[in-house]
Amino acid sequence: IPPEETLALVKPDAMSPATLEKIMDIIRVNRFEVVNRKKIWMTDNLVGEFYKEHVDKPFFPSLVTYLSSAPVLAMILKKENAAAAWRQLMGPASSTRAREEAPKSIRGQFGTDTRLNAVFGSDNAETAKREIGLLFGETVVPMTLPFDETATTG
Ligand code: DAT
Ligand code: MG
Repeated sequence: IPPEETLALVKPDAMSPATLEKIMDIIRVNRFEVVNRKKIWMTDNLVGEFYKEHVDKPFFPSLVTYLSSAPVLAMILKKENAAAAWRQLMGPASSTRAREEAPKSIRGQFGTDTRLNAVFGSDNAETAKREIGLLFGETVVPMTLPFDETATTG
């Protein structure tokens, strides 16, 4: 099976250094290659484009406000079946469900509710291509990473 790429986001509610470190450990232990990563502050237009499948949902406005309220960490993760593997690690969107059904999942450990649910993952390798293009295109300016490493640009 050839490796594939998926897009992962750490959402604002999980951007504290302690939580971020635990999430990075989970990524390492599960042997994802971090192909690229950058901290960004998404505009509401970008969030709207990113989540356009949900534009008609009642929660869309609050989702856009939330995700444009503070920086996120965007990562391109690579391994066999990366999209499905990362979504499995994330757990269900609802933090209550995640704690009941998948307490060791990222959302089970770090999610607060259905909106503040710690992480994003692409549905599959196809949607990942579009989402990687949106966030790693050269118009999205990276911020300094919350690590000791130098931020990668582009
Ligand atoms: P996922 O993030 O697992 O892909 P989704 O695509 O169904 O879940 O929804 C996208 C995001 O929208 C989700 O992470 C948080 C928000 N959201 C979904 N359902 C919601 C709800 N009922 N109330 C508030 N926010 C919701
Ligand atoms: Mg989704």
